[in-house]
Amino acid sequence: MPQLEASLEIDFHSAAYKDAYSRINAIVIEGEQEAHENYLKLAEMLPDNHDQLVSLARMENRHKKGFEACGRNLQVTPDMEFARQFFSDLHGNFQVAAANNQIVTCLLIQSLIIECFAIAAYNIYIPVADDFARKITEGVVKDEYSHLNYGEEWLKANFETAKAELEVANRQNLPLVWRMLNQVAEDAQVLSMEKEALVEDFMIQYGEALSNIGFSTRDIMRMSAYGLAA
Ligand code: Y39
Ligand code: FE
Ligand code: FE
Ligand code: FE
Repeated sequence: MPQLEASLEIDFHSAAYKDAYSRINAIVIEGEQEAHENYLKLAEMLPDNHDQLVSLARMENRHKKGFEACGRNLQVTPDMEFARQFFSDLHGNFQVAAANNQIVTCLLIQSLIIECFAIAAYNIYIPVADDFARKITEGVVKDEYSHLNYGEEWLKANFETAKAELEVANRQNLPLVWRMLNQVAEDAQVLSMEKEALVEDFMIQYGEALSNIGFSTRDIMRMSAYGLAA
């Protein structure tokens, strides 16, 4: 059923909806918290862009507060332990890259992969969200495009030196996104968010980002295929 029609008959207060929301809401809150920390780390790693990155970090903190309010509004307690597990591999890869001062890998993980995941999820959620959460999410998704744009611009400006590291980082991290999408698909469905729509939106955003940075269509096809094997 098309998503816009589905939204007319969603019971936001059913036990099933609230149960699924306790995990999806937690994922989003944890994701925003980690994004906040990741941009603060990047601000240390890129002193020339320090203030801009701290401002992105502050936006992520505001997003987190907004989504916490969405959970409270539905009287849902987010399952934060589940969410920390959900992000642990991607989070671990970011930590290792940061410890090795691999700026390109850190930007690929946070500003390309995680931002594209956020943009896809928020775009698909908006038409099926409750009124309160829809308004919050509409504001947030605009910011996420600007975060993605930051990563694209930096990587585009450094494309020749970044290319090889981007390929390795893509190969290591894109399969994690598919695993995460599969892990959340059932709960997303309860919220009327279709897995196919999430995958499609993610691939469009991510492919466009790789293209903007300077990859050829051929490169993008090859790089995108790594996820599908997972
Ligand atoms: O940059 C950001 O704000 C990203 C941290 C937020 C990621 C949110 C991850 C959303 C995945 C939700 C999956 C629901 C189907
Ligand atoms: Fe942490
Ligand atoms: Fe955010
Ligand atoms: Fe973001």
